[in-house]
Amino acid sequence: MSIFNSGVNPLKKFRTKVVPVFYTITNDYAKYAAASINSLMKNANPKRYYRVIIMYDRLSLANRWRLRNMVTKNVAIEFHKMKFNLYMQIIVRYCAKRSGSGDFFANAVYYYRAFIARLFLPYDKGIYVDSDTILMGDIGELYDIELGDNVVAARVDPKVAMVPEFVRYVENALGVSHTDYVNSGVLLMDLKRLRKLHYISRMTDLIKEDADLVAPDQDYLNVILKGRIMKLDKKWNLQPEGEDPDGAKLLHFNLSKKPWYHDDVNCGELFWKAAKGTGFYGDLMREKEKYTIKDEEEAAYKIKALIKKADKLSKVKKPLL
Ligand SMILES: [Mn+2]
Repeated sequence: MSIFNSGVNPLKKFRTKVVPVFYTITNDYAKYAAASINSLMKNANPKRYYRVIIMYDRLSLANRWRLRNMVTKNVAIEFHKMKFNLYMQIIVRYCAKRSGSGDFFANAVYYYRAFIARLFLPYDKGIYVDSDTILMGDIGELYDIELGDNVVAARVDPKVAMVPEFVRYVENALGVSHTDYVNSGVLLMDLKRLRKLHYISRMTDLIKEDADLVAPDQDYLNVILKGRIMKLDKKWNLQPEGEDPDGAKLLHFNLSKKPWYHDDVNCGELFWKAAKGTGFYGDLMREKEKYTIKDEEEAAYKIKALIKKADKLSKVKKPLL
């Protein structure tokens, strides 16, 4: 029987079998993403196909070359340069305005994940992963999770529950219970539903309101998709600082000491194991050597400022968005 009368569209079949995994990076993040992608490859099911799609704005030819070289038999690596469209303009303008106040998240790269549904029409489902992660299991298993009626699946943010100021912020300023507020570092997405919701225009509409927020991209996601987010098991976004990594499928060095700066990081050795064999190992070693006490103090100050900001914003009478 020819493929044309079998009743099965072979391209469609191929597409639904491939596991698309998106990273959003800049030159600074390329070396961390390389370690994450390497660990993804090491844990991939040899019987399945994966497509790593790297979304970027500025990424040097040398960095793209080094990342592209990592390709394996069943894990493809592709690049997508972000275009400066109307949505991007709104985001970049907002970030430029916020960066003056030393905001952590005043960088357009944090918002690229919101474009995935709009830009990658062939896919109905996809995964977004932060660069400060390491895979411990097959990401195909995350892809296989049924979303039911939900739009995305993500893990409830464990860092929020640890800080009373963050709890009060998400509940008062965002109107989201802290037991529902998720971390946007690992997302399983129903891209069809996100397209139908016009997610990117909903998000940029909120950005235009120009509210001062603690973690904008993540806050918008929680507000826009409230009630339609499935809670992922913590093993898919396990944050080794203060958590038992036993049984973890994905480690996320979120808002904590980074193994590329510090020696005493829980599971840090797993990061270095994943970094080995990538073309970025030397860069990472040099970065660690260059890290000073002053850098450490600056990082600690930024976290303190974030908590202070959460405290201030939590005193609002009604939700900000
Ligand atoms: Mn992260």
